Amino acid sequence: MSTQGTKEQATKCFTDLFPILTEEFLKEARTRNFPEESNFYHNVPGGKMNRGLSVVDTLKILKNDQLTEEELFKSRVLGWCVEFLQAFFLVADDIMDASITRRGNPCWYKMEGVGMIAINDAFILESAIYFFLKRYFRQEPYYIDLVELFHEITLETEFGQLLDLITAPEDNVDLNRFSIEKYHHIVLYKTAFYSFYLPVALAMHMAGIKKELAFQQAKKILLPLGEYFQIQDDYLDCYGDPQVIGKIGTDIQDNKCSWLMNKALTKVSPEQRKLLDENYGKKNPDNVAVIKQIYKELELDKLYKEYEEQSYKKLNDCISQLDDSLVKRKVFITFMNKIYKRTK
Ligand code: GPP
Ligand code: MG
Ligand code: MG
Ligand code: MG
Repeated sequence: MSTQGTKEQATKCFTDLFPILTEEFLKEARTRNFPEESNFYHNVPGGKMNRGLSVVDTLKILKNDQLTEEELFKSRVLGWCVEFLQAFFLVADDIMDASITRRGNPCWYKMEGVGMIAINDAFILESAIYFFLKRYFRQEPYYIDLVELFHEITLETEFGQLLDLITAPEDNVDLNRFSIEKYHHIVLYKTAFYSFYLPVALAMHMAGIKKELAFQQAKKILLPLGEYFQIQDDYLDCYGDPQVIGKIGTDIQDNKCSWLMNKALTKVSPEQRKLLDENYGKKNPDNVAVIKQIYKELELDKLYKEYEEQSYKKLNDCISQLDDSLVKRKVFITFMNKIYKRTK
């Protein structure tokens, strides 16, 4: 049976599953007399769902669009598991980054009556992943592969988050600490593994792919793609429209080792450098405005547009050199086209 349909239909089938899964989990919570709250409904839906949908899309490509209803359903469950992981990370990340809004709403920890309960809610979101894996995949020969993959990727991301945080101490701004090498390292771990490699690797397990070489090949393209995605995220933090991206940027205030600051440091005059040193990592809007003004003088938006073009070409070249018999090139092209020139 062909599983081809419109993109809208595929998205609708995917989103329709969310309340069903959530109610299953809450039913379990209710049997233990746990109170009901809106953690799941506030934090999991409402994003672009690129990660979750990519599990479904990848499996379709790997299986030539011949998926049974059961395979389709299971790939959607795995897609939601990735979205639960993302929600877990974002709830926690927003506390650590002192962010204000997310997906057009106040961050969860900013909601009345939530506060630091958000930390525990993040843990519950993570636990939901293993609840669903057990419920739907326990009988599958690849069950342990899924569990291990989620655990490993979570750890990689936590290491990345740690690096991100220790490179940006609140009260000790030292721009000498930043370098583009350090940046590559941070974003590889904090973003690329869970956002790009994970969804594809999950679908590969479902498709019965066993060769280590195939997983290595997937990493070879998906990790650089993840880096490209985080550079877009850093660009949008400063230049994106909060109405469109659904969040208010905090990288300048938070003293982050961002792509923009790394590029600025390679282009500044001594006078501009002094201003960067004096104004970065401060909450006051006047300080933030000075940084943005220097970014403007350095034409970082132009530099970013050039980077985006170059990066797209490079990634395409890299994909065209891959061995199609290990993992189909279409998997990577499809994922890349979802994020190329994104504005949110
Ligand atoms: C993106 O960083 C990385 C994450 C959201 C991973 C967080 C990992 C944890 C273990 C909590 P970001 O802060 O730039 O994202 P955003 O701009 O969306 O806040
Ligand atoms: Mg962060
Ligand atoms: Mg953040
Ligand atoms: Mg960001």
